[in-house]
Amino acid sequence: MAELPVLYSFRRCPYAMRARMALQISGQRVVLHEVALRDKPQALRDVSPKATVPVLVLPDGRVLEQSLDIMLWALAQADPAGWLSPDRGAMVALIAENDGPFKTHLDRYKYGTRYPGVDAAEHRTAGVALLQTWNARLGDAGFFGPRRCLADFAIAPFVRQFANTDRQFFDALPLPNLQRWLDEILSSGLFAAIMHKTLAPPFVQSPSA
Ligand SMILES: N[C@@H](CCC(=O)N[C@@H](CS)C(=O)NCC(=O)O)C(=O)O
Repeated sequence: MAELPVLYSFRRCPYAMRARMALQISGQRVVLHEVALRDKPQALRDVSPKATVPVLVLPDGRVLEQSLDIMLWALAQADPAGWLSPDRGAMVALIAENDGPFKTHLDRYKYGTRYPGVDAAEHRTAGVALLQTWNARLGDAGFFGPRRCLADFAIAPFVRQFANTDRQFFDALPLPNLQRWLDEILSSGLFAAIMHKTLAPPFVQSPSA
């Protein structure tokens, strides 16, 4: 067990979801620490003072504090489903659209009351505008052809959050490609596997969890 990387995670965090999906597909074993965000363990703060999740601590002491870095590390160990192809640079650019502008709109739409002076409806509209571009880009195949890859799994947990903020509103949007794409990913065995309350291998439950 001492030889395995340690993952600090939070089940419902979209960043942690995407890290867990990459670890799951790669088959990389990790010791899992489920973190309560209101009561973060000191061991997490010690290795990563910013103390966001996910964080992956490697056996050589390196600390990966960004979910995308954890995904890329996992896929560098093993990429059996070819997530890093066809075009890693273009995928990372698309993910940046999600992590930047889309996440900004999502937070202000979903958690409007936390942002004084912010109009949640305006951010919902701006979020939908971005979703429209993704809907067009997806077409009836996918962002990078019919096979799902890094970009799909890195972005889907955030679109899920947007959809769940007001399900009726989301379902009524004229975005059939995006809605189908989201359903496909959320109903996959991979997503189910990383959302179980008690994760199975490659996740090893922490003795203290
Ligand atoms: N850029 C980071 C963001 C991670 C992040 O913001 N995670 C949230 C949970 S979804 C968090 O830990 N927030 C700190 C807190 O709520 O105390 C990444 O990609 O891993």
